Amino acid sequence: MEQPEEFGEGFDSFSTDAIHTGVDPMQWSHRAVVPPITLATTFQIAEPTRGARFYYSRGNNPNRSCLEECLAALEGAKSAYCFASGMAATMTATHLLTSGDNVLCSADVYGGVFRYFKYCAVKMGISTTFVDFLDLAKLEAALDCKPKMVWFEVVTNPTLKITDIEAVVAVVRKKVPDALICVDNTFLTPYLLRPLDLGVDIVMHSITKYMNGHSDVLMGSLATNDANIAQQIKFFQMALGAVPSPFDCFMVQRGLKTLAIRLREHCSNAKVVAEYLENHPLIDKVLYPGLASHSQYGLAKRILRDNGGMVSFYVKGSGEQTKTFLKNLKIISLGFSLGGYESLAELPCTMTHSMMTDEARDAIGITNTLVRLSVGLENPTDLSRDLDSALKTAIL
Ligand code: P1T
Repeated sequence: MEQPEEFGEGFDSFSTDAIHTGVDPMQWSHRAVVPPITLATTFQIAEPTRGARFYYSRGNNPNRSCLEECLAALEGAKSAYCFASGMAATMTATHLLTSGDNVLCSADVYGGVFRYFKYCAVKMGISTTFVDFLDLAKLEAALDCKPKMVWFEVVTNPTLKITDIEAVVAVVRKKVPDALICVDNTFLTPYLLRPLDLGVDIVMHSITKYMNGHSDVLMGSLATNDANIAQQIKFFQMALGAVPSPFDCFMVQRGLKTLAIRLREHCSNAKVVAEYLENHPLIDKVLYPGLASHSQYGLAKRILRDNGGMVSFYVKGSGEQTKTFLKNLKIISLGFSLGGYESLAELPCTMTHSMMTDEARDAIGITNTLVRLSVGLENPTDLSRDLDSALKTAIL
């Protein structure tokens, strides 16, 4: 939606778009305010061609189409495409490359993305170099491999470092102008940052997380402003077939309606919990971009609307005590994933990042006492009490 200038800076139509884009009741004969779930895998067509908007559900279906329109609006993109998971979106984006091409990937990424590039894409003849994207000199040197694709997270999983997206885009564009710059925006969502506005080519999401927000759908997305890239993504979406079901699209569209309001609460709760942990005697160090102690506090303040709902921290104890702490949490569940209304804690070294090599984990600060917390929408004082009690049980 256009942003009227007379309302000044800071005005935006994010929630209006999240609630209304893609779901115009006029598109349904019964004018349903909520999109009906269309389970049909095939559609009656007027001509024996592939020209119809809906002809076979892998190519397109009404629920996916509504959702893709809404996602594009939120991301500030001309087009968006949905996939069966975040990894399916990553795999499909990688099909834009050809055997023999290189990917330059940030060393600080979700373990599953590391695994995909290191062990799967390589089987298609696509090799990946991992480098520290916070060190711009190292990044510039690594660009000598002339990557066809550059991949990074703005707020990294799980160490919550901030990649200076504008600086990275400038370095890459200068040295390898035709490299596809892809950002995994899962930890932030377009409510906190819109990478396409800062010059990247593709934004990827694990929709499974905040975008859906209810821990009941697995989905991914790719969004772009480039018509040529969009056409290729659409081709591979249909040709590879890693697409989500109409029901899952319906669920995500429903989840998006409260994205802004949920994110505001996630951010505010995370700040309370981060500040509590920072003053806790059994915690060594807290990683949260909204704390003045974060090494990139200034950068976070400059580029993010708010600091997100993820808090990581090092327990002052042994690896075994850290495991005992996690098992003693009562309100917070020990589990994979993030971004749902319920708080989740995990141990990256043996869970989400266990597939990384020891050296790769060491290099980015994933130790056996690093805990990642997805702060949910519960009362943050209850969460702090839960953390305190589990820490005391495990360590004292
Ligand atoms: O799980 P899936 O929807 O396939 O998304 C993969 C993915 C991609 N990018 C990031 C930044 C992610 O965090 C994930 C999934 N992450 C977890 C399951 C996790 O617990 O971190």
